[in-house]
Amino acid sequence: MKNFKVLTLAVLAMLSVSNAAHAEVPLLQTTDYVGISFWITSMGMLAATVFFFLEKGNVTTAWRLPVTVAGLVTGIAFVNYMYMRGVWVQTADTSTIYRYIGWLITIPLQTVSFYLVLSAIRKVPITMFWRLLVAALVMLISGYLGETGMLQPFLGFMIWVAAWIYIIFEIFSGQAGQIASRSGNKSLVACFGTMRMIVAIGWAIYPLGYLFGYLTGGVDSNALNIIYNLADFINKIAFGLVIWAAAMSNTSRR
Ligand SMILES: *C/C=C(C)/C=C/C=C(C)/C=C/C1=C(C)CCCC1(C)C
Repeated sequence: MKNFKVLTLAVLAMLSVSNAAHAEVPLLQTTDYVGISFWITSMGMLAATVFFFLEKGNVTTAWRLPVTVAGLVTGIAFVNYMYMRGVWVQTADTSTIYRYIGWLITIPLQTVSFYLVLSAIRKVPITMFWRLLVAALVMLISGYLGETGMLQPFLGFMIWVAAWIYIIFEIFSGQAGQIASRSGNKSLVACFGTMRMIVAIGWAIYPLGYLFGYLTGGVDSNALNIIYNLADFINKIAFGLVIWAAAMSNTSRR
């Protein structure tokens, strides 16, 4: 069963690699560091996805869902990175809009992960799930509308930031934060603490890069892409790893 799963994942990965290789005529240049950073991030996302899906079978039942969701996040990012790398190699540019398309699924999944890890150790009101989900969607939709010019960009930005601050409030001092700190579960407290630092600090890298480009008149697409790729690496892979680590320490050793 396990071998079968590994095989399926390997075949999927190979398929997507060979598809991409056919679709594009230009090759990745060995001195194209932005392109290389897209490629490294793609491989990291794939490795993390395989890892989370395999490890899902090794953690106690209650923790399977958050570990699976961590794998979904890196899996979606993997697919999106394969695509963005292709666009970059062909055009030496890639719009943040492509990133939004992946974020549209990954950010809500990561946001509700706070509810999922808490639910792994105790019963949590479902209203928390909905609050987190709605806040993530408000953030993304306003950001997308601002980015594409359908909404006044500054307004889109402000709504994004407001929804993000709301999420930060919820996981630090709101109901989610309180349940975590009172859980008496050390590894959950540690995992929750790192997850929320990623949301508060790791996520701030994106608007800072954006603002910096905006203020200096025109974003340097090379620098911005490398920064975003690195940020995604930490914000998605490390985020999943701390969930996995908490899951493992809540799983009794056989
Ligand atoms: C896995 C991907 C993650 C965690 C992406 C997070 C992205 C952001 C926090 C983006 C934030 C932005 C704003 C706050 C203002 C508008 C510009 C954005 C989209 C870069």
